[in-house]
Amino acid sequence: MADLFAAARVVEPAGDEAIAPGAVLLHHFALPFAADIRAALGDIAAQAPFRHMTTPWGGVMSVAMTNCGEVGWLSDRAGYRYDRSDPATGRPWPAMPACFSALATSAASQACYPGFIPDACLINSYAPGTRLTLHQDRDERDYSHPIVSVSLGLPATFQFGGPNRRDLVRRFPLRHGDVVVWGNEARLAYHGIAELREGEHPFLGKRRINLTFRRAL
Ligand code: MD3
Ligand code: FE
Repeated sequence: MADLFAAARVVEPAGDEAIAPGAVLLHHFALPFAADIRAALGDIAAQAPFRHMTTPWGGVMSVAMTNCGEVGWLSDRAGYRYDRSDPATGRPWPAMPACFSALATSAASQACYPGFIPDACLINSYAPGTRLTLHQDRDERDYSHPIVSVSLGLPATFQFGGPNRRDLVRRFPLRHGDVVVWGNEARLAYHGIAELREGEHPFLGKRRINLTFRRAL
């Protein structure tokens, strides 16, 4: 039995991995939270449906998005911003479920960012063929707070560059249950998600969902 676990570890790395200065990948960290998160996601999507937002340049994003928490991230012809209410319903975003904030705070603390309390969670849904082009996250007030991202469902190839668009981009696989904490030197790095490959995952079907926890205000 011990040999089987040893062999599995070669295929599926476990434990914590520093992927860049300031960025820590916590393999499988979200798995104990997954069932609670799945249930909460259904409630959130029922109150604040996934939608394809418009970019400031008039394009439509291929990633479908919704939010929970005190504020939600928005994109439209007026630009990018955080807002307390969902423009699709006029209502406040659904509250952040306790299992979401507990996961974000404990992952940040494991990655040496103690006391992280998110006020926003952007929920990204990727169907096969969807991608997120290289960008920086700079709509938050204080870049000294880390960002915690949680990958669920189909695997994705994460693209991670540096603080300048021309910096070398490295690729990392992100799998179901992986959590990455991005802070300090990694906080303003360019990043993106390569086109999602076809597939099916028992947790979510033909989708990948990413939760991105931020302190926006
Ligand atoms: C590195 N989401 O919502 S999560 C985003 O998988 C976003 O949905 C991707 O980029 C996704 O803005 C990537 C990983 C991530 C999130 C924020 C970062 C990496 C980051 C902020 C700074 C550096
Ligand atoms: Fe981002």
